[in-house]
Amino acid sequence: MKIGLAGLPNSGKTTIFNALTRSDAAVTSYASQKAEPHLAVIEVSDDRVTKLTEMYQPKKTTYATIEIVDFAGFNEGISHNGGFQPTLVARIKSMDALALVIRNYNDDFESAPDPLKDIDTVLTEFIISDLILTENRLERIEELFRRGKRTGVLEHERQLLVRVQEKLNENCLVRDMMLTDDEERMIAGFQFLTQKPLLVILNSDEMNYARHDLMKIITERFSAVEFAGKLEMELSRLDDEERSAFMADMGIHESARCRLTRCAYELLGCISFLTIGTDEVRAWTIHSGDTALQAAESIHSDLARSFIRAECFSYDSLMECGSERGIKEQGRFRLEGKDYVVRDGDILSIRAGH
Ligand SMILES: Nc1nc2c(ncn2[C@@H]2O[C@H](COP(=O)(O)OP(=O)(O)O)[C@@H](O)[C@H]2O)c(=O)[nH]1
Ligand SMILES: [Mg+2]
Repeated sequence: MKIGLAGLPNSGKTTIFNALTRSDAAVTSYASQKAEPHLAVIEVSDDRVTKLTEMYQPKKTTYATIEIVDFAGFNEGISHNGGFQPTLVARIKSMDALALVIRNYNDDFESAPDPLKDIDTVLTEFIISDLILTENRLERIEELFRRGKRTGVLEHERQLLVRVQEKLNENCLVRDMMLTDDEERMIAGFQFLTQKPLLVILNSDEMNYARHDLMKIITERFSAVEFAGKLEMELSRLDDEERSAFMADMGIHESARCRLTRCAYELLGCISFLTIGTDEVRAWTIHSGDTALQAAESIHSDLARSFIRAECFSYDSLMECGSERGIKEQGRFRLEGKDYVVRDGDILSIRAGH
């Protein structure tokens, strides 16, 4: 899963990137001229993996991971004819979700924070970028029609794009258009920015943190989390004990990393299944509704190709029964076929033939 941090310059993207990844990318009060994005992989905290590691003492423990990308500031990426520079758009498009970082702190170089206005500003940029794409394609289709290449498929695409254009002009996002699966497929190639799953990170300073009315307004429209970015960047450098004490003081119950990963999992409909053994205890990310075959595929395509069955029990059963033997004795060990819909916290062992 890849999440891109997007937002206006000086909204605290790099600060939050550092808080999440415990890295030291340079934070600056000025819009950075550097166009190269920062990249880091963060582990998805999962108490179950920690507990299973204690139980199985494997040679290796592997948590699920999320890639976090910190782009250059958006205004820097805007080209002269409006819209974003192609390189920035290409980078944004390869993300599974975008996290909009919104400034909610006082900064010497900027006016007072206005988070709702900033959300609108960034979304307007997205809408303009999608409108340009839509208009270019519509012009191209008209051109083909003029040259006598009018096909049913093209006519369909044109009608759909005209609807997309109307909605964008009304300030609606493509993701809110309630498209059918067929329609989604038809426009998938455009990778519209306003179609991307989106979450908001409200980046507050100590003074503004936990002003719940603001988060309430934001969460009516978006999946959102609030961070005290600068503080959490500093906290991320402390050891666990010190960090817990500071967090308790601020009324922060979980690290920024935990809150973001949970929000992203919910937004994208992701769940984890687990594999255990003396070699490795590991968490894997799949989508809610995925089958045992798709779970096997996520481990290795060979495993899916020669899939026979999945041996399965839930993490909770293991905790209740105390051991795999206990699970078998209590009849909670299951054999599932390839169409079995995997649940969050299932412990799977895929049996495959050759
Ligand atoms: N008070 C406060 N300042 C912050 C916070 N997050 C970022 N800043 C400051 O805002 C400036 C811009 O931050 P940076 O992370 O470089 O923003 P970017 O341009 O979006 O990457 C820096 O001076 C940061 O120290 C925060 O949560 N609280
Ligand atoms: Mg930055």
